[in-house]
Amino acid sequence: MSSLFPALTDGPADRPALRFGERSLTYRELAAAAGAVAGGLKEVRRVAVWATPTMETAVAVTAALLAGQAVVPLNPKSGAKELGHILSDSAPDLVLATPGEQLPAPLAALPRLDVDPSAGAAAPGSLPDDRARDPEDPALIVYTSGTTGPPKGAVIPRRAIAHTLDALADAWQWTSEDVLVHGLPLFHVHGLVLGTLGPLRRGGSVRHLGRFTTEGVARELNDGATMLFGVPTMYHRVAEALPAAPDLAAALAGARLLVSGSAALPVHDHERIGAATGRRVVERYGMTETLMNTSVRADGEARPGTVGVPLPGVELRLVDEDGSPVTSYDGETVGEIQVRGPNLFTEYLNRPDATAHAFTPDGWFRTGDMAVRDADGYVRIVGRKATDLIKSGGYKIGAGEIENALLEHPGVREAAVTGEPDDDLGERIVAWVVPADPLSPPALDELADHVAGRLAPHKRPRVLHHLEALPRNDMGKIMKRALARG
Ligand code: MCA
Ligand code: AMP
Repeated sequence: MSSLFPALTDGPADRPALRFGERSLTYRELAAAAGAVAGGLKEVRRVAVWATPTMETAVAVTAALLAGQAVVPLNPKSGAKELGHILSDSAPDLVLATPGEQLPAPLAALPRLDVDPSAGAAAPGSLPDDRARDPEDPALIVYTSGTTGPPKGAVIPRRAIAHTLDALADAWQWTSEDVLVHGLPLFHVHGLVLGTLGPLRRGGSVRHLGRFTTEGVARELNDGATMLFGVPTMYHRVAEALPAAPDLAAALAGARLLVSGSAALPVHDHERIGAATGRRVVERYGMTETLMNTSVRADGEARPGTVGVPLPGVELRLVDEDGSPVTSYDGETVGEIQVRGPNLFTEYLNRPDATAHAFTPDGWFRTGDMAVRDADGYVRIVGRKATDLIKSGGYKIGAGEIENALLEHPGVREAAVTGEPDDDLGERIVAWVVPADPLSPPALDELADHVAGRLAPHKRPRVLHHLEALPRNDMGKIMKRALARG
């Protein structure tokens, strides 16, 4: 296999690679910094990265991948329970972090290696040659929520990263000339694989906003950036800001490509952005386990409400409830999306049961997403098989993990969690709680803090209903649809 990042050794060394705020690195500087970090990674098999949205994270991940280690990116806002689970499940040999950054207790037991992006210049390291690495070697272990239980670690091989990024280059005409801007978190596939490793594999550059703001987007697109990646919540905020922000409208109008993914971008937001800027937003569809499956192509028609066509090398089919493939391209017949191809993960770490369940016997991955196909093959996602998965702000969140966390609060006797439509977040998390003491039921803030502290802030409930009892069927199962209907 070729190197994951050929531009680090073969491209113009003075070209900008990474920029975070005021700090930037050229390819030469990145090679030196990554070489210095990689020097500290000998005899190591798997590393955790405290994945703050910083230069240190980008350098750490690049170094570890070149050195052939598997990277476990950690959400720096992880609560104690979630962090404990990820660390005991993935058992990293050490943690890479920014110098001076205080790490929480569960990480104290691990050896730590500080990442200094400027160290390379002072003490040049030698960049490891990753060309001889087995393409099937694990590159990333990314934790992703299921309907029940704690998140599972999706093992993503080097082959899948290379494949998905090259397929996107084909679909988007993505080249070394492109300058990407985004404010995505670096502990998920969207911000890390597409948003950071993507530009580096192309030999182009990324400017990370640190945190997403529409002002930051406008500034960078008006100052040479060519592409914007975001989740629908970010595009919704762009759409909201546009009427009062002519500089933002000009910025989007001048961009080469605007890409949305991680959840459905409502047609209303597509239309508002289109009307204010004359530009279309391109949607692509992916998943932690599959990386990218489909996209509207840069030279194709951006049809709001669709996620385009399968990427090169990706086989995609719809399957009905009996497991038979849906053959009609009529825009109406719904089936579950199943995919096969070099973009897929290898397994869920330590979970052979879940891995086996996720695939059909002939190797198709069951996405759980429901879709139809238009006559020309465009895929339209119409829903999800599991009601217990919530997408909020582009984050996938399992109802079960929040219910378990709520049940650990002394004020909660019973709990159920649902998602309800939200203009900004797509869905917001709603908690339905039977209080232990009906005379002093726990307040929303208290339960939100409890969940944020144990799991992560984006998993906290935003709405709370107190109930005397949860509606259950004859089997004792909570009837969530009845809850949501109120
Ligand atoms: C709020 N905060 C709290 C609490 N409440 N902290 C502790 N305890 C609390 N009770 C803090 C938060 O940590 C955060 O801190 C701030 O308050 C605001 O939090 P929040 O309200 O959650 O933020 P938001 O404004 O709603 O965030 C919107 C967002 C975010 C920026 C769009 O949802 C986001 O970054 N989404 C991206 C998700 C993503 O990348 N998904 C890709 C998954 P502070 O102010 O310090 O931040 S990969 C995937 O899906 C596949 C592969 C694909 O197709 O891409
Ligand atoms: P994650 O588990 O966080 O990787 O989320 C993957 C899920 O996000 C998919 O299974 C889809 O449900 C959803 N998703 C990603 N991109 C899109 C999109 N463009 N439109 C609709 N849903 C999407």
